[in-house]
Amino acid sequence: MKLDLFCRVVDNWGDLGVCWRLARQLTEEFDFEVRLIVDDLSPFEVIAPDVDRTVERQTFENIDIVRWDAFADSCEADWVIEAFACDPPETYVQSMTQCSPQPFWINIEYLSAENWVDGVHEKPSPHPRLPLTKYFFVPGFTPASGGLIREEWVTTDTARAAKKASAHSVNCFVFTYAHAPVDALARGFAQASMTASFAVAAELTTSLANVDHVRIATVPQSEFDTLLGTFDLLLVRGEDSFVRAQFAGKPMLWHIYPTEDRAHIKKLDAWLNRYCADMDDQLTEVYRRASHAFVDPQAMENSEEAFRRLASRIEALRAHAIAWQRKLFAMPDLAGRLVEFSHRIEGD
Ligand code: TRH
Repeated sequence: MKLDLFCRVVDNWGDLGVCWRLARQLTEEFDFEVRLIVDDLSPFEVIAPDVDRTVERQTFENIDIVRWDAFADSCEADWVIEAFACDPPETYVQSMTQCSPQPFWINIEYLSAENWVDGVHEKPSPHPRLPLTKYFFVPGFTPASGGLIREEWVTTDTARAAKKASAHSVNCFVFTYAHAPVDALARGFAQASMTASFAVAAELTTSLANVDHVRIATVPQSEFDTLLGTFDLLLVRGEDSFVRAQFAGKPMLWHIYPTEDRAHIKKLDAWLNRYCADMDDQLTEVYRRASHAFVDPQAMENSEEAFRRLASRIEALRAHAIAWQRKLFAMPDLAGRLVEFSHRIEGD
């Protein structure tokens, strides 16, 4: 089976991060021949530093990586996946009409925990001019969504076993956007008489002058899960690190990317509704307030107090993180759902 996977890098590392993860999984576990067409190779500097960022075309880990501006091939693929509605080149789409049978064409959307996902996932989107149909595939947390990318090698104890947690100190991993209130979080832990140290893998604008911290180097994506497993509290951001923190089964705070229309608060709440569904009311309130304080400290009167309460419930949050991890692992993963959907489409 051949797959052409198209990716445009909008910002940061996550767009390519998601595509690279899927490309590798489909190659290794499903025997696909994958061609990854990407408009910007620079995120590979972090994600897979051995990829040569100066060449137009190369094969790395059995994946054919092609720079978008050097890509003029026509479609010979069984599957075409475009990430985040990135629109493959017009000539390529034209060439898809010459394939017989027509390739299974998917637009993988951004992950969301919102309720609309189940209604949009797998919906057809007929091409306005050509006899082609593309389908929406929306990653999510429900059985009726596209699920989450989870490779075979990820297990419930990959990470959890890595370190025994202490009741009095937490070692926090920081991979947030620059404005994350890590200083206020540190003060909240101090007020709960806990020691908190921070390993910072992101650029921060927040001052860390009074925070016990070390800057840490990034690791290749293949080592990212193991890295997460060595910490007690994970402060993560865009789609991919957010999911991996949940797979790690560790307490976490999601520093969701802020948008001007404040849609990110709705997205955060939609996820909190699912994440907290099996928590008791008091823990839910503590976790919700801390999550909001972390994303939007200005909107809250006393964010440090929210963090102090979070710190004081860290043991309960540990147990919850493991229960949530188990729940996620009990669901089929995204690649498996893609294969199953392709069979249904071919059967039509
Ligand atoms: O880089 P991100 O901020 O993600 C982007 C954008 O924010 C974008 O708006 C969003 O829509 C898109 O993601 C999906 O954060 P994210 O998604 O967590 O991606 C980071 C990637 O970098 C992820 O694949 C993990 C990887 N990574 C490493 O491989 N090694 C590291 O040491 C670190 C810190 C990250």
